[in-house]
Amino acid sequence: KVMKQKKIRIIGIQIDLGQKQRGVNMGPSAIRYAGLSKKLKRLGFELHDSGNLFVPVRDSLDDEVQEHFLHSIQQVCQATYEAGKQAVEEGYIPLFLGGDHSLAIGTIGGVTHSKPSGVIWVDAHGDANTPESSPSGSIHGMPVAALLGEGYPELVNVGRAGAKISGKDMVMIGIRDLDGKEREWLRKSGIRVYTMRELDERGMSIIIREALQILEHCDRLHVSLDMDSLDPNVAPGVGTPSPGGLSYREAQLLMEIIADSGKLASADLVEINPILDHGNSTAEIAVELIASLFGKSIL
Ligand code: B3U
Ligand code: MN
Ligand code: MN
Repeated sequence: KVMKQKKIRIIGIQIDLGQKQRGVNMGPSAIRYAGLSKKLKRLGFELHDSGNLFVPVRDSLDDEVQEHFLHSIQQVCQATYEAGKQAVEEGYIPLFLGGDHSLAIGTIGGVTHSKPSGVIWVDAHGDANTPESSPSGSIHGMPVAALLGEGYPELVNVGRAGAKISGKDMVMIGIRDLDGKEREWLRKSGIRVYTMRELDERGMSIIIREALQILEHCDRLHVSLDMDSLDPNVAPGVGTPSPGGLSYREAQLLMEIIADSGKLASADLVEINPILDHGNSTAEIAVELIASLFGKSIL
């Protein structure tokens, strides 16, 4: 199967307000410097880089520290929602460059505005905390709960009121770090969660094919790729490294099999932290993975 759409719009979102570690706001630059546009053009895509959305500088928001930057994150997610919605309406595949994972509240909300989409959430973490369950208070640990209608109303209601997707429209891959109440919530959420244990026991090929089967009812797929899903030995430049992650080969295979489905309609690439990286290696690996996701094959 080949992808129907041949136009990609890159949308940068330099947000670092969803977590405490500094540096993920530099992700969009690192990914661009790693040669993203050139790689995608070589695959035959028409490419439109729309630049970066406005994100307030963290150091200018001292009065929002107490509330974990909720107000500014809401505003950035709202702008992200509009940009995602517009890109889909204009026939583009939006590719969102983060930034921390809080931005997915806007991306997934926006791309599902007029057309439903299944979501493949690739992450070490569940990102399914609510303000009550979160040990850190960091909003990048909450987007999945918000997208399913739980947590801060300011985030649940970004773009349009209420939940944006239901549990049966989402699968998670690479999970190995959950908080207590988050784990309970995820078990009841209807999301199919593929942990690292299950991945080790059954293998990536089988798991992603099963996940695509679960999302068979969705004509369009959104991939939300948190680079901390990879093992920190492979991808050191991430804000919240978690040992025991995906190998480079597993991540490549995952992207290749999703590409084969021909249903990729939008994607996020998030949580790259150039300050913690070795050179720009994590962004370079990310660009290789995105190329595979958009159909690059070895032979
Ligand atoms: N679950 C923890 C840690 C975390 C979530 N997402 C990331 N880290 N990247 C939390 O803060 O909610
Ligand atoms: Mn995440
Ligand atoms: Mn993560």
